[in-house]
Amino acid sequence: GVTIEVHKELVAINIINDVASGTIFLQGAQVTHYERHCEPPILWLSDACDYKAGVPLRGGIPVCWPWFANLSHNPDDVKVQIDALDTPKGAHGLVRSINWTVEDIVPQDNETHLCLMLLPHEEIPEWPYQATLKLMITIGAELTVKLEVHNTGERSFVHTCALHSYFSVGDIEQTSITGLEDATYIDALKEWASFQQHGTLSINEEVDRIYQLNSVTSEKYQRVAQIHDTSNNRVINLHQIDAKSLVVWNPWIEKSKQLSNFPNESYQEMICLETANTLTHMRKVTPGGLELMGFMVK
Ligand code: TA6
Repeated sequence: GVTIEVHKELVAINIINDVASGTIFLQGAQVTHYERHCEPPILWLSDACDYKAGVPLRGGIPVCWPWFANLSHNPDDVKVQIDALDTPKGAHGLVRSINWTVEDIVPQDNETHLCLMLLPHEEIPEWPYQATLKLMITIGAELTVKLEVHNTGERSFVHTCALHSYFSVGDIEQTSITGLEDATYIDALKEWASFQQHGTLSINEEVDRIYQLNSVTSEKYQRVAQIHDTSNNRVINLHQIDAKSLVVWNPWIEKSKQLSNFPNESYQEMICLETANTLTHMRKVTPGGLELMGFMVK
């Protein structure tokens, strides 16, 4: 079934089918919940969210577009394009606190498909490029989330983007990430310098890294990383398509105190693995062009 629920100032769509349930807020097209029946939730959502219009929810999957992270850490082409506009220039772009519209919902017994849409040139004052953004979500035995950016105007634009996914884990100190062995990453905590991953990644301090996965293509979903959530006795398998960056983030103790809507102990129960195209994987969308990127969790 599909039901609508209001959380203070925000509207959410609740999905339930024979295998899974999910929740998607219209604001930011933000998926906040995904759970297979009889299993612990896959996504983490803060208990301290405000549910206020204009404030992104802490958790789930915020959509970051047309830039990821702080503008200052973006490629020059993105900085120049955005600097020329009279828009807010905070972290993670412009669309995570705007209401998207529902384009389509297709409920089936085993999976429910949703498509949410945003026309940035109509919804964002000062955004001068005509485009259609679609977020396509499937709630079933797998969760898939795909962002499509279609340039419907006559001028090219550039973007970086991320599906800033917060995954739920039983205990961060018993969590490790495999699949990234030998990958190159940029460390946001070490002046954005480049390093190479050696072996398994265990999270026992603040981590904020952008792995660059040059082998991911647009051909098919590719297995990129596995979250070993040992205390829940499960593995979350992340597959990406046409997304060559993967951000791994946990704020740990000190940084989490500075975050909005983030309870003090919550760093222990979440890990962000964010399917992205950023830094050298910035995209240029030419007139008529269509960019698609996304992930699937199994
Ligand atoms: O993706 C990691 C990151 O860019 C971190 O540096 C971190 O501060 C964060 O996202 C959360 O950003 P937010 O604006 O949602 O507080």
